[in-house]
Amino acid sequence: VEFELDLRSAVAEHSLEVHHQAIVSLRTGAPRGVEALLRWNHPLHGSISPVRFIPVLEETGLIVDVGRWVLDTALADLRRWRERGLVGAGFVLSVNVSPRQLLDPFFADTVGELLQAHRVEGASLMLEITESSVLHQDQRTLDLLHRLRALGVGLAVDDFGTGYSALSYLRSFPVTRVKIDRSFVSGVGRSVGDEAVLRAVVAVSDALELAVTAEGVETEEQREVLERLGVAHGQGWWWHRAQSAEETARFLAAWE
Ligand code: G
Ligand code: G
Ligand code: MN
Ligand code: NA
Repeated sequence: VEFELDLRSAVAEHSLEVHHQAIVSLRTGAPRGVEALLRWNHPLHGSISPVRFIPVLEETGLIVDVGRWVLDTALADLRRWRERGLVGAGFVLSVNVSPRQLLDPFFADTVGELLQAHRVEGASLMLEITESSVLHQDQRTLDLLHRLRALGVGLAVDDFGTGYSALSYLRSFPVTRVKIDRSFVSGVGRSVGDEAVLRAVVAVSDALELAVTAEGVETEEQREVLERLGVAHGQGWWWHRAQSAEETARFLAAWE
């Protein structure tokens, strides 16, 4: 309960921050976009992982307002990077969306309004949704996803491969990209089984004509194996750790 109160004041006082982690060309390391990641710097407990506080935001419904604020803040960051000539038109901002936000009847309107307010085209935004939030789908979720696609917004299935995947569900959803969960990437060079699963996940994505990003790339060996498997985009500490917008601007400037 105390935690929840702290979180409410964090929201009120804006002590939450949006950081960014680069998403790069797996071959060259050139930035292709960023993923916005929420951070909470607690006055007493220091940096608290979103893994701990996002469930609380979800249970309390605060995630609807916080999610809107994340989108607003991240789009403002993208606009500033563009104005400084740090990123081109093809650079894509990815933002995580929780299942609770997808139930908000105004979600698509909010996305459309924010894109317009920041003068960013829908195609420059990617929303990351978890496998579970598309699995527990209904007609309303499906309609929402189609409305987002009509805005030009891309849809990525996050943590791909970790959920209960009937896989066939991917065909009936208008998703454009999958993000291979880092648990599969970490097995490269260590586990023959993990590599086999990795290969299978890439094959499924190819068959369904979905673009692929590999997450959690930490070593050159992992990068190399993924490149050989035909994965185009990578994300991970090998290239960049999530940083503030200003620090990320310096990372981007080095590539400009
Ligand atoms: O680094 P990392 O600890 O940032 O993130 C942990 C988890 O929190 C990830 O599963 C990520 O998707 C989630 N997360 C981070 N930022 C956000 C956000 O703005 N909204 C939602 N819904 N989830 C987020
Ligand atoms: O669930 P989601 O994919 O949105 O979460 C991204 C999470 O992965 C964040 O917590 C982020 O900090 C973390 N992350 C990003 N790159 C790496 C990496 O190379 N290694 C590890 N272990 N975690 C990473
Ligand atoms: Mn994500
Ligand atoms: Na993920």
